[in-house]
Amino acid sequence: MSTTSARSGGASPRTADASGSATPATRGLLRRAERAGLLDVAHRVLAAQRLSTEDGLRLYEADLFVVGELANHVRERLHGDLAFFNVNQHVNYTNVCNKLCRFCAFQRLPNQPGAYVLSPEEAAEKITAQLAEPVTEVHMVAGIHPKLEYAYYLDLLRAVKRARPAIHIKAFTMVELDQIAKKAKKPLEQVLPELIEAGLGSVPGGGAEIFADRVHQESYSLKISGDEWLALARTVHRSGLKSNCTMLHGHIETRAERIDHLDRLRRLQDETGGFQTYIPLSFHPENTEMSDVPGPTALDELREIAVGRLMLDNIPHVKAYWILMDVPVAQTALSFGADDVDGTVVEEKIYHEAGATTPQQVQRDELIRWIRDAGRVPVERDTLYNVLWRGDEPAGGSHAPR
Ligand code: V47
Repeated sequence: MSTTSARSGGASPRTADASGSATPATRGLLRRAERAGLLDVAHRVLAAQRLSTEDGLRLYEADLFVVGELANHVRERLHGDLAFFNVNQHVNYTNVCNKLCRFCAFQRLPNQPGAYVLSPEEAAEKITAQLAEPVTEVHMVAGIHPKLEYAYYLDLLRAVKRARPAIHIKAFTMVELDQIAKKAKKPLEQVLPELIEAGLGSVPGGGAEIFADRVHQESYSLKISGDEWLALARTVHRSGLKSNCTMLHGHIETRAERIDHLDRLRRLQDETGGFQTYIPLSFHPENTEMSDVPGPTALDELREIAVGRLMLDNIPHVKAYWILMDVPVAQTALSFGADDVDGTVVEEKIYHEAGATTPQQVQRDELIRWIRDAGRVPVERDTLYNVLWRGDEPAGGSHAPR
């Protein structure tokens, strides 16, 4: 089943009755929006019209619960009560990195204690170790290790595929793809078909940070710029691959820089349609060079989910990544604009090195329980949002629990 059919499976909120008058629920929403100074924005949201960047900035000033309610309206228009998850595992093939991003606790210099590089066989062993679990995706990202050659990346993909041929490999952020193309000494357009041939299925959303040049200069100056990230994403989408997109919030960026980031994602999406899911990433300061920054609160995280849902009218999904948000916040986010919680993950390093305390080795049944507890219908998807199982279908049907 495709994303489109999955969407039509959910209840769509009614904004008007048979005579064309606003329903009581819509009238209530408009009243609350008026009190919050967002009546014009609410009218645009109900009419499925695009919000301007000025509207976006106002969403940071207004009552969070009204902003959340508007975002929830859009989320239910797109997906009804459905909330997506997958059974996945993360593999970080190296933590060696030469980019020295100030917000990162995961990176190590080559000779620093704790630095590691997995051989393709060692990465494959992590896949083999999960063969008893119904894993459909591996999310494979890492630092930028200057010594890894092009052949390593191809071997890595092939080794993972050999270990579990049916697995979907979502791998290599735009930053890694830039490095891989440099190592291959070929343009990315020529490298992507070779990576796809070796097993690459789609591209995750990391490495985007905040696109503004000021933030790039101050916190991740050795890494590709915002413009470069977007240009690489354009190339990825033109190759036929889908990707996700992210925004790292709660460090040194301003609200205007966040809205600019979302606007640039939206404009690229108008052009390519290649983004599946937007994931706001809340800054975790522990063990980073920015450990004095307090990081976002749970309320900030909910607002970022809602603002993303309202601004990114052309990106189908918004993910509340439970690993970094904490489970109760991710559950709440499913009523603030999010329709996806990511997956079982198994082993997470980037956020746990930076202070995250969420559990690891979470089972599929646990994710399903969390989603039901949040009042949503769990739907297991594959990476490309084909539906594998729906929690509202009788067991034993074509999408029986696996
Ligand atoms: O690229 C690094 C960010 C990203 C910190 O595509 C940090 O489905 C907060 O992109 N605090 C990696 N953020 C994670 C990522 C991701 C996660 C889940 C799903 C998907 C997807 C993508 O995490 C990095 C960087 O932007 N990051 N350090 C930190 N201390």
